[in-house]
Amino acid sequence: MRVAVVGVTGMVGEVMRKVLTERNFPISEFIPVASERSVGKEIAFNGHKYTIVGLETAVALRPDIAIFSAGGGTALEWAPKFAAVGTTVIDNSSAWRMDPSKKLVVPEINASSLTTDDKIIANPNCSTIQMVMALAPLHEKYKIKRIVVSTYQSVSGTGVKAVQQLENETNGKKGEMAYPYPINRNALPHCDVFQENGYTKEEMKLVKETQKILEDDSIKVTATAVRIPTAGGHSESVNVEFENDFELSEVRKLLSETDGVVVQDNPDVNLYPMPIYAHDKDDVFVGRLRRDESQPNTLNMWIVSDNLRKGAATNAVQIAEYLVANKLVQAQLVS
Ligand code: 11C
Repeated sequence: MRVAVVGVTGMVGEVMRKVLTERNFPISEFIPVASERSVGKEIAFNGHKYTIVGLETAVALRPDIAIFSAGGGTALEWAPKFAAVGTTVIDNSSAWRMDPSKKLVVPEINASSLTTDDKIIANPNCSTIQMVMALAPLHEKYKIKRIVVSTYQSVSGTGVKAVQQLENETNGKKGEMAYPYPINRNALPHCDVFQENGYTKEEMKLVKETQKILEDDSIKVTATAVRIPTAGGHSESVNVEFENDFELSEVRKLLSETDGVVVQDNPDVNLYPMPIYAHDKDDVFVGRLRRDESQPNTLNMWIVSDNLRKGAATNAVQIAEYLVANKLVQAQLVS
């Protein structure tokens, strides 16, 4: 495959290069793409150096697959231009996620809906991906009625400026602020921008993307998204009410048997998922499984994952792998 990575110099772009290499993705030509200020610079991939090109050049090269991690504006403008020359785009931004004509894909859950006609495929938000990974098998078995989720999100979700802010504050240095307040020794109930309904955009992504991926608009979701001073890895406290009752032992078994999910749950030895141990891992870790004793058919759980991996780069690369394995993308003949 001739593969372009758009936004190759960014934090997700860097993890993308690592994940493509680790997973031995079949690449015959690597096309690194970034904004004008990076064009002409060299970037390393799989032990070789490549020269970064701009978006227009990349479209003219007609890659087979373009994985975008370059923000919503770039994705809105440029994904259709790539699609028009036959490239299949996997976009990591929120630009196309809720477009009814675009698929929102977590491969373990709904990749089977993909066809050769899907030329722009949306990668969900990191906090949604890790939550639905743990909830999809439970929804199938017990049918979800309502989800109450509170997130504890790392600064890497905001980007490099926020990582720098936390580092500066930790080291007592002054510098540019990514957030309106200090993040070190703090918790900001504010991820992404506020909407008219009083929720943040991040909170509403958890509502709408979950319904779309699980293909069930009857699932009620309410979310509070909080930024905490962790460098990487998002955590979530999830309270989920089912239509049908469950046995905790069966929930544990179902989750243990789910691809990409690892159960870490043993209070006797203080075993539960934590972001520093999820770092650089592709799995979603689930623990603190317990019955909500305040009402029937309701489960409490704690879900942790590396937001730049399964929450972004790994999920996107898995989509690309699925396309190749199922011949939904073919190498284009280029002259
Ligand atoms: C965060 N989830 O942690 C965001 C980052 O819609 O793809 C990714 C934003 C998105 O702030």
